[in-house]
Amino acid sequence: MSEDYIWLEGVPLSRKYLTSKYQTGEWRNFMFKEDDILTVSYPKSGTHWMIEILSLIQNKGDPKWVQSVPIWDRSPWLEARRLYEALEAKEGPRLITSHLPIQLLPKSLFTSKAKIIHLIRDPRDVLVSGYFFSKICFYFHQSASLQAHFECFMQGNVLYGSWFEHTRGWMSMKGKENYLLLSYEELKRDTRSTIEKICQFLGKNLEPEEINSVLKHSSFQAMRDNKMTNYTILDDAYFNLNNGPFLRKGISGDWRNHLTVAQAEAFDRAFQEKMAGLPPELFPWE
Ligand code: PPS
Repeated sequence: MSEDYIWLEGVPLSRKYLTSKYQTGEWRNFMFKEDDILTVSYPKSGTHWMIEILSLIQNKGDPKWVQSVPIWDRSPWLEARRLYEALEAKEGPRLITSHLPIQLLPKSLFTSKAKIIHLIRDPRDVLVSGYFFSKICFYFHQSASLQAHFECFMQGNVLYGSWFEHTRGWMSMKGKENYLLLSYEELKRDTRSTIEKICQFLGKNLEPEEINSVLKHSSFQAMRDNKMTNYTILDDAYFNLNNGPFLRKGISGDWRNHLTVAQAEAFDRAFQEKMAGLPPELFPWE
């Protein structure tokens, strides 16, 4: 484990990325507002895709905002250095993002009516995506091999801790009317219907052509080409994009191209054990 991680309540977080408000505990006073829209996800679950969609929905499909303001300023990460402060000063309705597990969220979230979108993805794809991301992002501990990364992931010795605990934690919100659980897989399979579901959850009425524009400007290719989304405008302190693009493949099931049969079987066993008791239909992948 890299010494660049610090542990908060048992969860490994990036020392370079984390705002000092989390390190000092001041984050507990962060006030959520009822018109906030919070996207929560384990890293590499399609968070940026969701932010792009929400940014476009907020503007009825008009791409001006996503093409002129960096994604991290449109929906700042609560736990991030500088972005936390920006969020406190932001006018509503705010888009907010976090990869934190539920127990690290400021308590005001749980008494506010802020809307929470929890995005999950097949953890095997999350694992593979994270392995490639660690080669380009300086916050992520870079494992020597996929096997080494696999072992760290299974033990929760990766940034933001165990996928299994993170997912179980946020799923405990299920049934609350301000919580919507979505998956990367359903977004891929039927993007339009999923966008409509999001609009309904947010109480937004978009015309069919406005939805068309959301679809067009949040497509993988459009996001890859958008300088405000693909991280090419950020300086080299954060990313080494010579090792690969921020938006890598954008497909479901890439784990099949990378995990060995033994790894896939070990993963299945761990999944059955750690997610026991949760309805299988919550996990719409094969
Ligand atoms: S991060 O850095 O942890 O916030 O990453 P996150 O945004 O959660 O997830 C990155 C993966 O999402 C893919 N992605 C998309 N897939 C399909 N369509 C669109 N529009 C899209 N935008 C982002 C991105 O390519 C990463 O997955 P992989 O498998 O690595 O390609």
